[in-house]
Amino acid sequence: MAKYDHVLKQLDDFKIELPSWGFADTGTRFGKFLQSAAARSIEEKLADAGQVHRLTGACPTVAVHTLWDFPSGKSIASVVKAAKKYGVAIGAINPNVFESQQYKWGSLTNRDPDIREQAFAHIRDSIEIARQVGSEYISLWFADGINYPGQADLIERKHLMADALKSVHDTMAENMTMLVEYKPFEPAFYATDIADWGMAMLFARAAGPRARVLVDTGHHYQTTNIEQIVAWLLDENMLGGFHFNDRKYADDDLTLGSIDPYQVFRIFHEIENHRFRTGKKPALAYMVDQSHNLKPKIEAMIQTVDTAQHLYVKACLVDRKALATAQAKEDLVASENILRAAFFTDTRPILAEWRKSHRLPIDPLAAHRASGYERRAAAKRSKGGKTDHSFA
Ligand code: PSV
Ligand code: MN
Repeated sequence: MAKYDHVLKQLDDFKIELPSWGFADTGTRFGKFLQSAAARSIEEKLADAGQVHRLTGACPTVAVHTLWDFPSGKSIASVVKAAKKYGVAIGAINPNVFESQQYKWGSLTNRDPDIREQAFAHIRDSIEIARQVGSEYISLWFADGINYPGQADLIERKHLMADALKSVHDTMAENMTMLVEYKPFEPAFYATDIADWGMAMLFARAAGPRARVLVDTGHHYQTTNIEQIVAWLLDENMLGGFHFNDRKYADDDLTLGSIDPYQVFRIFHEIENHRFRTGKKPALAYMVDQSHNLKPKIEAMIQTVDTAQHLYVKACLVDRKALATAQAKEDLVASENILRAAFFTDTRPILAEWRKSHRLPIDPLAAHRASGYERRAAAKRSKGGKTDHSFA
């Protein structure tokens, strides 16, 4: 395996953050199918994330949503303790200013200064949670936007968002990074205030040096060339991280690579290409953002992490020197085939080698199924009430 030593080393550094909300009961706006093993509290979500990390060795941190995981009165120290108990740490803190009734007309871009202040206060509280749990990331997504032409002044909203994001940036501790996520539609159906990567980048640039763009793979129109966005953001030193998921239609929250694994490979290829060009590894927060409606949640997460590792390894296998040579000769077929050769390589032996060297199960999904974890969780969690996350 000496041939693959560099890839094994890169795998050591390839970590993916799990979302706490991905372990809870979720659904679509048409309803929810409850699972008896779904996590009902932040402690149970951390336990489930711990199970994924124990079996994959790739998910040491868990992203949390302030409103869902830190309801008022929740002891922050107890969450940190639970995370430790399950072998994980708290990762990105996601403020939630899109669910409560006062945000009907927006949060940071609401025309009412009192509502804007309430949203800002919640984000400040989230930054304080980040400080107390030792998280470096505050991850911002806003549902702010309008549903009809003429409903509001787009430029006024732009200015409100820019001013607010600058204040958020300046509130963060020096060691923190602020991630600005974009999404073209839903729940706003005419104009979302941060609709695409260009808007997110302008806002992040204006906010300050510790702001970056977050690319959620589900937040694009069909046919958008996501990997080109990734390449540009990297070149601009403005890419901060990812929310991984896949989709067929819109923001479908399907498991990564279930629909288009080649696209995920192309994204990783651009990241590796950037490293090849610059000799530098960008600081990227790889995160999963999937709420599993039908699949068992832990299984879906293990499947996602396994898929991400395989596709990342495939991108690491691209022969970049040969690619540069083929490109210089305008040899399109050879160039494309270099990517295809990497993509179609059977990476199972490489992953098996990596897992063996880390004393991890070679097949984490099979190990999870054999562990009886799901059955035990279901038995325990079907007793007592269920928590209802109406949005997640
Ligand atoms: C919005 O669709 C989003 O992608 C944001 O990242 C939220 O935090 C998350 O989904 C909630 O599930
Ligand atoms: Mn997201």
